[in-house]
Amino acid sequence: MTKTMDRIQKEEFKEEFKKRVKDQAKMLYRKTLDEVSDRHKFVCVAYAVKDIVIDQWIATQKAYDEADGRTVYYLSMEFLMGRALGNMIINLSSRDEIKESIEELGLDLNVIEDQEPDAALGNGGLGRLAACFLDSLATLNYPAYGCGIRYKYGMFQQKIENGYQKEIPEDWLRHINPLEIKREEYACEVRFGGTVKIDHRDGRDYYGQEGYQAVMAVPYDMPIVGYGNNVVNTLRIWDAEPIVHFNLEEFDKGSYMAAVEQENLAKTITEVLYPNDNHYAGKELRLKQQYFFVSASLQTAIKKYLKKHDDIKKLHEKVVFQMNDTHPTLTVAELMRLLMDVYYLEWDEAWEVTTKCVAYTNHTIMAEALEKWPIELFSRLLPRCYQIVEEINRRFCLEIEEKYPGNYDKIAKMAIIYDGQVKMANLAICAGYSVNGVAKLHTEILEKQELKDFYEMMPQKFNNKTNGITQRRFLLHGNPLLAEWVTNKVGDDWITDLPKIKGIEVYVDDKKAQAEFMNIKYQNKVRLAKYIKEHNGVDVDPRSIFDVQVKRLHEYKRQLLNILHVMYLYNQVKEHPDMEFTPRTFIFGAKAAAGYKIAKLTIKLINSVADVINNDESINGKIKVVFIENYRVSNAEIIFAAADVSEQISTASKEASGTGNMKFMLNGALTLGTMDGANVEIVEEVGKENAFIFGMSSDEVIGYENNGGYDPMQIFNSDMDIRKVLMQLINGFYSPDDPERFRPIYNSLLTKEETGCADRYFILKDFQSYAEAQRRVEAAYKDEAGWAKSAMLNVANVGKFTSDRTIEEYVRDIWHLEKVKVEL
Ligand code: 26W
Repeated sequence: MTKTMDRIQKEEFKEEFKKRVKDQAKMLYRKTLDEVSDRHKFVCVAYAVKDIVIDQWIATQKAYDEADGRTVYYLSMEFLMGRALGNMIINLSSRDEIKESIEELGLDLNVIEDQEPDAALGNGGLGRLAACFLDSLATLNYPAYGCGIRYKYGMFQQKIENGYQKEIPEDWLRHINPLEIKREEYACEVRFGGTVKIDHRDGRDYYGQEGYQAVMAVPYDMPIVGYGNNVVNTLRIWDAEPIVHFNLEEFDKGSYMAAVEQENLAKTITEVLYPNDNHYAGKELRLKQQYFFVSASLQTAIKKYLKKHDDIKKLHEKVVFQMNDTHPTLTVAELMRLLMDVYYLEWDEAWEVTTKCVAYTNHTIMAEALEKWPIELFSRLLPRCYQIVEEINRRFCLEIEEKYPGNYDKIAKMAIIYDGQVKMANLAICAGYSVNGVAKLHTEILEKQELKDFYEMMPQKFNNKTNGITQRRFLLHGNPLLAEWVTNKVGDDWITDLPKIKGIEVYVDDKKAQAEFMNIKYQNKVRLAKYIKEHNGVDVDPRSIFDVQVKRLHEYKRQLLNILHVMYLYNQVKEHPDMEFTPRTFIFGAKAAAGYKIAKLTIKLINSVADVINNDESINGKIKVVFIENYRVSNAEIIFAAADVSEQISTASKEASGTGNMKFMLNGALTLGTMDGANVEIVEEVGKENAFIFGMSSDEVIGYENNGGYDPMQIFNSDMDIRKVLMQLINGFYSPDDPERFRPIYNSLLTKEETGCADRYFILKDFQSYAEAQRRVEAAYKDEAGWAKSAMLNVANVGKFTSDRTIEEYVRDIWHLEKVKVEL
């Protein structure tokens, strides 16, 4: 269906669609549509929509086949998709007809959409970026697969009990998932452990594996609908199944146990997403997950290639594997293995193909995120891959030695195997033909600091790809009021060409436009206030400043700086009851890794501060603090739309890019942030005067880290505001039942006890600068017209931050794909 449906076609389409929805109710539930529950209504609508999608899906795959261009396989342990249905509907060309049909059926689309569980197959930024990329790839007509894992339990559901985070398994597949298709025909075997077997035949060695355990990798495909272009790409996520559903009697005792173990392996492998963000835990199961999905994805990619081509040595002409961080770096070893052991290439031939097929994106400079596997574990689990990595390492070290004779320091830093460990980033850089960072500053830091030696040795590999976000989910779907307003002002080209949104710049001084814009923001604040009332039972005033920090909880992201400042502000308001003050609502949302103690304690602190402040009638509701439970993609859409202030306050140099910062900007919030990650580029686009920048620069931070010289105790002793706030952490002010509760936080700021370093993230150092920036926020908000103008300028200048731009850059510099038109 296209936009050009005439009236009759349109009516026919709607009748057909409505009939399908009703038929689903009958077939699935033996009921009429009005008799089934809301959740079942969702299922019925989803199946009817899928029906439309399937035709386009088939057409797309056929068009790709015929075009026979290059395909990108985006390999990622995480895809944080959120809900699919609403997004699918807005992307389909027939969206208006579908929406009208749903209304005519007497259904409420919002209620229907709310029934869908989030596909939360990711932790945070990296997983959501992968989801935005898929949306852009499909919208831009590029042949692409997302390849990942179908975790039974995705990101945990967060409950707040007595102020503490509790993790509840998120059983998102408990009910049928109408928006996926199991593809048994593409199942393949993945092997673990055992030993390498070498056969000498016909003058060469043939490598195989013996005594291994195997699982069946079975793919499930989810459709990725492009915007209005009939393209439907595929997210292929792998589930593990046991190879043999064995017959008990057939087994002697030994093979019985082996069979049970094998069955267990299949059950555990895709059981759960590791809820760590930026922290490597070194778990064996995680390495199994990595190999599992990498091997399955490569096997099918190669098989698909060989259907149309017979020369495996030209694989790179049609295939590129993009490794989303180091998590899928086994791609390098597994591709070498397949090329040599299964397709019988020689080492040099296989290496040539591999190094032309793989590219690597780095998403973090945090040292604790670097994946390094103990040799013992790696070689036991993946004996053949280990041999291959050893050989890659041997050759690479020779190269280093040749380039820097006698410089063992270079080997120590760059070798792939060193100190008993396999270093995945080094493997990815050595083999990848492209290494990219995710924001200008981040890439610079990689080149000058973290990956300096690699950059010196192979500068041609390095490039920057500043992250982006999809405006289709985070404006068109998440903020329909603002989306419509923008469209009324400048047309709807922005939906696929975000820089066009610049057109609203001519309205920034227009009083009427300002009023409309601020009224939309107000409506969105009302919507969020309602959500908060329903979920937290807290009343917040939509006329107050909505100051929002939503993202994973991590020390480097400094939620602690934010809440310490709230404590400080509260002290101010209490000490000076008559001081001028614009009411503020501080909104937090964050999940902490289940084992990250200080992060979890920070959540408790935020909730404890909220309890005290929200219940202090003497301050007349001047400050409210809200912790939104279970922050995830679906409620994020509502939150961004309602924000006035976007808190992006990481210690400079630590946030590779950030993408939440862009989503806020798109929704007209002003950034309060450090010169870190993509904030730098945001400020470049919107102008310093339309953001609130504070704190140390990344150079200053790195300077202190390298040379020392920072002593938080000095600040504690000389700054009475800070001292008072910190004392409130240990005098029971926010924890009368247990004054010692927040001592670990206090200690993390002032002693080496918690992390081996006092105030590692320079919270006290940046505190006054942050407080001063917050005063600027308040002053700016008082000037209503000025604020409206700045907010509108943020929207107007967000063009660069669309993931469409990012994808076009990947295509231009790394993937070299060609667009394929899909006609129905
Ligand atoms: C091995 C444990 C682990 C798990 C996740 C290590 C690292 C990660 C991710 C790389 C963490 C992550 O999501 N990084 C974020 O990636 C975003 C997309 O590029 C960036 O915008 C964020 O700045 C970065 O923190």
